[in-house]
Amino acid sequence: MIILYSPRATKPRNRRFPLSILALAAVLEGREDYSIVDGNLDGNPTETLLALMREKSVELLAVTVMPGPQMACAVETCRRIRAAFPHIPIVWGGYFPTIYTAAVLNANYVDFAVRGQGEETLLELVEALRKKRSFESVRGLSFKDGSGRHYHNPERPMKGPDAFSWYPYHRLPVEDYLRPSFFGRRTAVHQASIGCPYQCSFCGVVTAYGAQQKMESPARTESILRHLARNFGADSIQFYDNNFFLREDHARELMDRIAPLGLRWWCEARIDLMLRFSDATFEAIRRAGCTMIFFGAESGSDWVLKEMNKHLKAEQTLELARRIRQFDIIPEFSFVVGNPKAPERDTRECLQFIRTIKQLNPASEIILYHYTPVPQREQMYGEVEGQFEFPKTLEEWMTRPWQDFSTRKDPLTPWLKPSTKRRIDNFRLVLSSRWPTVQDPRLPRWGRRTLQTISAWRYRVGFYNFPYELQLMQWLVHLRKPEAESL
Ligand code: B12
Ligand code: SF4
Repeated sequence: MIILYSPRATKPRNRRFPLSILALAAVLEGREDYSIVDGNLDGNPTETLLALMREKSVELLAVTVMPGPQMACAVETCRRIRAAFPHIPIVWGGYFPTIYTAAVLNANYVDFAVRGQGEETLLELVEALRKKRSFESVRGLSFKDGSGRHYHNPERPMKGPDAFSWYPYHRLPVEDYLRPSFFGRRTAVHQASIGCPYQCSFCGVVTAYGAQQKMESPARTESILRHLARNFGADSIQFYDNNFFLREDHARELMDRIAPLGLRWWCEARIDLMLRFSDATFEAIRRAGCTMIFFGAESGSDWVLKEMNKHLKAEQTLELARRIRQFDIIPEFSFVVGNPKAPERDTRECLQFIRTIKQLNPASEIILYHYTPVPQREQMYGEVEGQFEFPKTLEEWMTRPWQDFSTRKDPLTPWLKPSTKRRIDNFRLVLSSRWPTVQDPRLPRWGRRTLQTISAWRYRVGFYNFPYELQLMQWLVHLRKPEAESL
């Protein structure tokens, strides 16, 4: 048996389909004996795994790992499994092992790391474990020999979603994964493409998928959504594609297909690409149920956007904020503040820019992250080389400072002064009180009103220091932070 394991990544109430595991399950379905263990569902996944290993003949434990708390849970479980069943091979795949491969292989409780797209790599790894092929022949696989030397096989060419079967949803208790959200009472998630063709210098997707994107056919996306709506009662969707809209003709066809399903949905898109869409396409997008779109605006300064290789101008963000209002779609703009070149100037300009956006389109939701570097495919982001080093072991990745780095709470970057970081955090607190996110369905009306009232003067005069009363009030009303939506 092969076990697919998704370590805990969220609070149970935020649980959603473990898409990476479902993608792997799709290629095992009907071909291999396998079992799924989801730490977001199972209160004690390690015990479940140990019990499975006692009862069944387990050939491989396959673990999906994202940076942050999920990685820490993966370590704890894998250590225990290795101690109890040292002969069972363990493979990690997903964003963390793809980006930090060496640290993963340095752990004595992980044998293999799969980089990038994983379906075929997993199948071939199983063949290699059965001695039907060599480990060296498995593209996308990294492994080590008895002396601890690491080997990294060549990249695996990426395939589009249509190359693989549908996810075997029936292998999960689907009911437990449909959660209430701003978009509906039973929100499901889906990813209708893989990768992203851009090369923003701070983004892990580039490192993982190498600046390419492959889309699912509109007909298949429609069928999957219809299946989720008809058979499981999903009434809303979050699309997890890095770029849901890549081409206008594809977008139009998909919108016409999914409009009759009556779903409300959220997706991520690029500002520059959407600005090229006609008004008719925007209307079709709204008619198809689009309620909110997440845009990586990243910065309010052209020099920073250039530094980030974003291929975007700040003016385009303002134009989009203005234009999208008429289509009744809420834009959610995300910023990464504190660029290494000139973090103070970047912060000053960015905070001012966000105020301008709010003037143009007060409904805009704002997400504010600290700038955190990500290693690029071959080398680290050039400018920070020498100033910044990533951990070489999983134990170090598990320490509080590196966990805070992973979740972008604390960037640990030597170029960001504590006073600048404080300014960003204080601004975020004032802004999120002045305009509490609409995505927190649990926030009572009185809580929203109070936050808005007590923060109004600070926002008006631009005084963000010492916002203790807002901190207390946000804590009292349990205001959800969109930045930590996930956790
Ligand atoms: C869904 C998602 C989440 C969910 C996780 C849901 C879950 N697992 O239960 C939630 C919302 C909880 C989440 C949280 C976070 N996320 Co997240 N998330 C995503 C998102 C949108 C989709 C991932 C996904 O499921 N894709 C669909 C599947 C099919 O694709 P895949 O994961 O790439 O899987 C393929 C391969 O990676 C591989 N593979 C994956 N696992 C395995 C395992 C094995 C054994 C094998 C062989 C192969 C394999 O095969 C799969 C099929 O080809 C991505 C962005 C994106 N679109 O990729 C960000 C992303 C992965 N998240 C990211 C981050 C940073 C976070 C957070 C740290 C954010 C924060 N500030 O808190 C947190 C940390 C989570 C935690 N607790 O540890 C970054 C990671 C990149 C980086 N810089 O390292 C991404 C890329 C977003 C971004 N653009 O920056 N996230
Ligand atoms: S930030 Fe967005 S557009 Fe840029 S590479 Fe990452 S996913 Fe693509």
